[in-house]
Amino acid sequence: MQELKQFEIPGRLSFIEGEGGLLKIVIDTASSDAEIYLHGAHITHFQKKGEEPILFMSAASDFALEKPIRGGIPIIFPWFGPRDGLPAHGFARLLVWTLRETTQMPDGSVCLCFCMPTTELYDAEYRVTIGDCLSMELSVRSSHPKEVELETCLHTYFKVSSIDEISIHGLRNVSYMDKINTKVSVETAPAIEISSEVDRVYFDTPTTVEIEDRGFGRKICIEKSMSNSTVVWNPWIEKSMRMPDFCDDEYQQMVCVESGNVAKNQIVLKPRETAVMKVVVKSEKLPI
Ligand code: TA6
Repeated sequence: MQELKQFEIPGRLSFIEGEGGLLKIVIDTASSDAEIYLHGAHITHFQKKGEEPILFMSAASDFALEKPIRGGIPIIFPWFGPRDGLPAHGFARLLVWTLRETTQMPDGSVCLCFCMPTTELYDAEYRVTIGDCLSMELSVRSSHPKEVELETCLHTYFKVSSIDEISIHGLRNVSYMDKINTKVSVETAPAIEISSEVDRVYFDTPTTVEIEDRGFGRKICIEKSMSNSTVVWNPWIEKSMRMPDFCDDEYQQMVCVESGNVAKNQIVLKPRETAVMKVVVKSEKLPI
């Protein structure tokens, strides 16, 4: 813990023992507060002062080095989805990342820089800024001797008032892979409403997606750059009951709107080439 003291910012950033004995960074700025575990450089909490939390965390989440945390913002890299004999969604979220730098910015926001432990073939850096909005920048680099295909995704769990009080805007007329019936379709709804299990990868979606939450009287805006895929997921009833690290009724209080480059939007890196993806999460009150 001692070597981390250098990164403390009095009154703004401190370290505590979190769930499961894992090290947690607590950030408290004038406009918001946040929590980040070194395990997976996993943001587990972000809340603007006077508002409902932006991120959902499962009350049943594991907090163990060999398990992913359920909720918040899992970093998915270098692959998305299952892979025989390997951890689903890659290994980045299962590694203990190193905190390299913390900075209080002139506007009062706090910036943190994390590095993933270097593996034989990959490096990754993750810059997080906690302020009036939450911004994340994931840089990944290949040490493969040849060109390599990789997937990245910030698998964000958003907290919602109730799943039947939200509409997701920004994906109309976009083609998507429906992972439940494995069909490719085009989104025809002006806004996506969720009333059953949804697991869709929307392709070629570089633009902002918004979650309108009538119950909380807010909309969450998910702006991004260098991210061409958007994944929308809600496990609904049966799948929730099959997930040991997720309570049966928690599907009602969350939706995943994930920003990344997956499947046909995967990235191709040459040796020592870097790809950067940025996501900025903002919230605004809905007009009354
Ligand atoms: O992003 C949606 C998804 O791929 C779903 O299929 C579901 O598996 C979800 O991710 C959670 O995956 P995890 O490995 O975190 O349980």
